Order: sequence, then C-alpha cells, then structure tokens
Amino acid sequence: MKVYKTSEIRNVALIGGAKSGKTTMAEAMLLEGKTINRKGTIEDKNTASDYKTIEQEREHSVHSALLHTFYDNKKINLLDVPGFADYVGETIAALNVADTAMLLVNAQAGVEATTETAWRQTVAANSPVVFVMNQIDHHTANFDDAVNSIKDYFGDKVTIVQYPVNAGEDFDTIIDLVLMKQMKYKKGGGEPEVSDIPESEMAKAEELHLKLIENAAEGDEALMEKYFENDTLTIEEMREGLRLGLITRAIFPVMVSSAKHGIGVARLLDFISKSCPAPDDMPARKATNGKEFHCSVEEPVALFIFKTSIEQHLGEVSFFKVYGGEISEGLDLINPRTGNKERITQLFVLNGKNRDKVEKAVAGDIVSTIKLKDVQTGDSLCDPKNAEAGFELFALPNPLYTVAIKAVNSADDEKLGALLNEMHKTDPSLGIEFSRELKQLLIKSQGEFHINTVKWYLTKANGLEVEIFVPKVPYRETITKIADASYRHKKQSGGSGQFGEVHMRIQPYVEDYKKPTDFPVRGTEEHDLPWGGKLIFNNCIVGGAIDARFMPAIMKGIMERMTEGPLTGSYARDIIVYVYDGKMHPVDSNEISFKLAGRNAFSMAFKDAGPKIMEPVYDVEIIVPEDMMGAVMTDLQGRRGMIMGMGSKGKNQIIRAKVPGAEMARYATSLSSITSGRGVFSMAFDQYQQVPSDVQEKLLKEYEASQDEED
Ligand SMILES: Nc1nc2c(ncn2[C@@H]2O[C@H](COP(=O)(O)OP(=O)(O)OP(=O)(O)O)[C@@H](O)[C@H]2O)c(=O)[nH]1
Ligand SMILES: [Mg+2]
Repeated sequence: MKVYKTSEIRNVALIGGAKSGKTTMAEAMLLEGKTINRKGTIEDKNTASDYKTIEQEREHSVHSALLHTFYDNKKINLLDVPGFADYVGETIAALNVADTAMLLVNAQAGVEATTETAWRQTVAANSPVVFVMNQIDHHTANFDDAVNSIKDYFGDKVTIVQYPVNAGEDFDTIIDLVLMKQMKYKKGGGEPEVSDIPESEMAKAEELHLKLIENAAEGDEALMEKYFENDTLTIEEMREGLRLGLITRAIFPVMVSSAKHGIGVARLLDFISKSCPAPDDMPARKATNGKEFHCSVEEPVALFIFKTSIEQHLGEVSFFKVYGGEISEGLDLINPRTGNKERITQLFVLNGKNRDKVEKAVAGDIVSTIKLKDVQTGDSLCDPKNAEAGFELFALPNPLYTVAIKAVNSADDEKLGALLNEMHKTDPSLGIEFSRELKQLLIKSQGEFHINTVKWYLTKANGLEVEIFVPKVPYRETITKIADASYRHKKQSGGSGQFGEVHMRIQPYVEDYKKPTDFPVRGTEEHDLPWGGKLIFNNCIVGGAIDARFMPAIMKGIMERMTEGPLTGSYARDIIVYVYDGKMHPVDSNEISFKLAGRNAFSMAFKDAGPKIMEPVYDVEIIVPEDMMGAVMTDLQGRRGMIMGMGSKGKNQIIRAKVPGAEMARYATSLSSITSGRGVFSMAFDQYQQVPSDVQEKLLKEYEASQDEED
C-alpha cells in the first residue's frame, strides 16, 4: 500500500445514535473507496465492521472497529463505534484519537437519548463534529424536524451544509450549499451527477448558503474581513472556514445521506477530504513530561495505544495512533509505564477482520500491531531517546452498575478470573475486582446491557456457567454511647493453664470527644483503619494490674473483632477503647489469654454501647428532561434518597441527591426505564451513615439467619 503523508490522512470516528446507521455508513464508505467490492448489510451479517459473532447474532455493534478507505488521494481511517449507551467506553476511546467525529442522526427520530450520549462525549473530548442526517430514504424521515431537534439540543452553531430535495423512499437528490450545486445519486452510490440548483430551490438554497458563509467566516478574523470586503467567500475560503470552525467547535455542519443506498456518501468523503482537519491541523497532544506532539514526522517517535482486541488467529492486537515520527517494522521502542523495550514486528491496517500489511506508518496515522510483550490500552511507546514522553489514558466512564459473579462450578473459578481479566483488557470500562471485604468477585460496568455482553462471552463463547447477582453492601458497625465490660479468660487443663482478665471502656469516636476522668490515660495509639474511620487504643493501667508486654495482645484481640464486627460481621469503626484494669496470673498469663480476654471484653462492651449499622451513602447527580422530573423524584424517595438540590442545564434538569448504596444497585436499569433512556446519572461515594432502625432490624435478622445456615 502507498504510504500516505500526514496531510493526506483523515481520522474519523463514526459515532451517534444507536442503530442510526454507522456500520452501514462505514460499509458504504469502504465500497466508495474500493477497499471492499461488495457492500455487506447488517441483516446479511456480512459487514466489514460487525464481524464478531456476538455482533452478527445481535445485529448491532458491540466493539469499535478500525477500517479505512480512500478518496481524493487521502487515506481515511474510520472508527465505527457501537451506539448503545453501555458501550460508551468505545466512543470515548475512538474520540481520543479521531480528528473528526461524524455524529449520525436517524432522520426518522431526530435527537435520541443515545445521540445525546454521543454528543456529551464530543464535548468532553473537544472533538470537531459533523452531523450526518442519515436514513433520509426512510418514508418517515423528516429532515426539517430532525435538524430543528439538533439545533434545539446542540445550539445555533449547527449549520446546514446540505439538504435533501426529495426525502423519503425516492430520495436521491441533495442540494450542497458549499458547492451551490445539486447532486443526484444513483441507488447504490458512486459519484453524483452534478448540476445547477433548479429555480424552484434557489431562494431556499441562497438563504441557507448565506447562513453557512456567515457561520464559516466566524471562526477566523481574516475570513471575516474577506467576507465583509467581498460580501461572499470562495469555495476554498469556505472550506478553510469550515475546517477552522470544526477544530474550535465554532461550527457543526449538517450533511445528509442514505447509507443504505449509498446516497450522499461520495460527497461525505469529499467533505472529509477537503474540509475536515488532518491530524497535524489539530492542537498538539501533550505527553506527561510536558513535551507536545503535533503529529509531525520530524518529531521523535511516539505512539498511543487506544484499543486492544483479541482476534482469531492473531491473538492480542494493539491499535495505536502515531503522534510523532514514523514507524516501520523492526523498530525498538520503550514503554514508559514499564520501562521495557518493545519491538514492532508487524504493522498492518485493518478493515474489520481483514488485514493488509503496511511498511510504514507516519505521524497521524492509525494502524495496528501484534506480539507486543507487555502493553495495555493507555500505554504509549516512545523513542528510546525520549522514553518519558508517554500520553495519559483518556478518562474512563464512571462505573454505574456493579454486579457480583461466580462460576456455578467452583472448579471454573480460575477460568472465570482469566476470562474476565481478558475482557477488561479489551474493554477497560469494565472493572474487575475481588472484594476481600465482601468475599465477592465484582464487575463494575455501565449497565445491564454491558453485563449481558460479559455473560454472552462467558457462557456462549466459552461455555462457562455463571451466576450473576446483586453484590453485598459493605456495611460498617459502630457504637453510639459509652459502655464498660470486663472479661476473664481462664483455662486449666493439665500442664500450664491460660489466664487473662481485662476491664475496658469503649466510647464513640467523634472529633472533640471527652476523655474519662475516673482513671488516668497513660498511653494512646491512634489507628486510621484501612476501611475508613478510627480506632483509638488507650492504656490506662495503674499499679501494674496488666503488664505492658500484654497490651499489644489485647489490642490484637480488639482488632480481630473490629474486622468482623459483632452485629453483622462487617468492619467496625470510630471507637475509642480504654483498658483500665485487669488481672494477671504469675504462671498462666500469656499473650493468647490476653488476646482472647481483650476480644471478648470488646464484644460485650460493644453490644451495650448502642451499636449501629452504617451504610455507604452516595452523592448522585441525575440529568433528566424536564417532563420526567416528577417520576424521577418519586422514585428517588422510594430509594431513601435525600434531595440536596435542583437546577437546570440547557433543556434538562439536574437533581442532586444523597442515596444509600444499597438502593443504587440497579439504578442504571430503573432510570433508563423511567426516562426511556434519556436520563443519565453519575455517583460518587460520600460517607457512611447510620441506617434507619427498621433497616437495622432487617439486617440483623438476615445475618442471624445466615449464621444459622453456616452452623
Ligand atoms: N432505510 C435506511 N436504513 C438504514 C440506513 N442506514 C442503516 N439502516 C438500517 O438501520 C439498521 C441499523 O444500522 P447499523 O448500520 O447497524 O446502525 P449502527 O448505527 O451501526 O448501529 P449500532 O452500531 O448498533 O449503534 C439496519 O437495519 C440498517 O439496515 C439508511 O440510510 N436507510
Ligand atoms: Mg454499528
């Protein structure tokens, strides 16, 4: 394959509403550039992009695919991402390396919930956005309504660059407002027949053309001056204005297409080639050592791995964008994360599962390689002379939906762990964690749909039977009042016996707590507990009632009980202990005896000290359309949520609330069903709070029942 220069490369992410036609569009673009010679369809399960079994079975995209096509002496790299919201991690990764986002909108529906999800990611990534109004050939397509909906949601920088003359089943003709021409396509695609705009369309076309010129000029002062001087812009100036406006998000052009019939596709490629930024037009990417990379071949070699996938016959494939220099086979690079050397042994470009070997990849290009030793998504590989110039990983989405998982057959535990780790590698937005506290294997995901995909891989692709359930809540235990207890541990069975007696007081820890006055405090140890909160241990022994050498054993006994609280076996926290008296035996006292005495005295005191169960409470922020506020608030009250504030954000309302974690387990699914997918939320741990007494009763009973079962 010819080596394309940086200026001849375009990196485009096809993002947008679920089922808006991204994969079909990628297919049409590949056909136009002749990188495939027959167009596959979703229904025939033979597209270049949706080539994985799960995608063919479900008839929608699950993984992003890297593809490429050619047009106008440009190599156009396409990242076709899945549109369902649970796979948002793929959109984030694609936008991190793409220089333009083509955001497809289904012209039948206008802005959908998933269109908003995709848009939000472009805001976060600061990506140039071109809207593509697709499915114009559908009999219910309505271009004007759909454009109005995107203007409504995304503002008046949304600018019409094309409009359809005959939307609906006979759709084949487009008016292009940059070229000021009419374009008529054949079903199946190819180059359009270009003609003058007919009289009947002239008034509308001129009005929209003027608006386009104004918006295109706005991004650049020099262009604005030219526009004032000449009252218009040339096609070249307009292209320049579009490119600059795209980069600064000062303009969001709207194009039209029928990906299904290839209508508008050739001109879309032409637009990408002539008006969308090349990699070196984009702002520099800063490495962690401060060095800036401008996608220039003159810079030292640096590449960034944005995606990892496991492919049949190939194993692990690393997808990367080159940010500096040129890469060819045999090159040795350094991974700044590990400090290790990695050799590029093979370079290739992909069209879905088909791969073509390439000799060289220049700065700006996106290609892939295999057989790297120890890399993961988010790693960089750098010139050994510039080995610290790695890039930061993009921000992964916050987990919204956590489940616990186990293999039905415990002999499969190891296999389950290995498969989940592999899945995390190819989808870093899936968090895998074994909670030692809960003794459960947890998967942190974006929603039920995401988890169903995990389940599909485990069960259908790997024949592993698994059970998925709501994870336990990491409760805490604490006390609310002062209590005293003493315990004597005594054992006499032949030989040497055991003896230890401990008197202690426990007190709730609060910041300005008062020390007791009925005995002196001689030594204080303050422990910050690994699970949060404090344990303060005071030695108040006078007159040598207990030897100082037994104090650590008493402390150990208390700590044992703190790790398995007396109420429900959860961690205990925020307790002050005073050991103020006790007894020793000249022969039988030893560490074991004092450990047991300390533990049991602590348990007894704990039960008399107004013990309480505490639960994690989360700060939750929910964004919903106004008319769904009522339903969302009612639901929150049912979850013991405390509303902390409300506000508006564009057309949406924001609700901030504190909600117990126990009530948030399936919130992703509930919110989605209450709001038809339009509501989004984020949550972050806030603090531990005491549970209401009815909840405490219930938890105590549940724990007792579970203990009985174990007995
Ligand atoms: N009528 C019509 N149907 C289309 C068009 N483009 C795609 N479709 C159909 O819409 C459905 C979804 O198309 P896809 O290409 O899978 O859409 P997608 O955006 O890739 O979907 P996800 O990856 O699942 O988000 C399929 O049945 C396509 O045949 C179009 O331009 N016109
Ligand atoms: Mg798709």
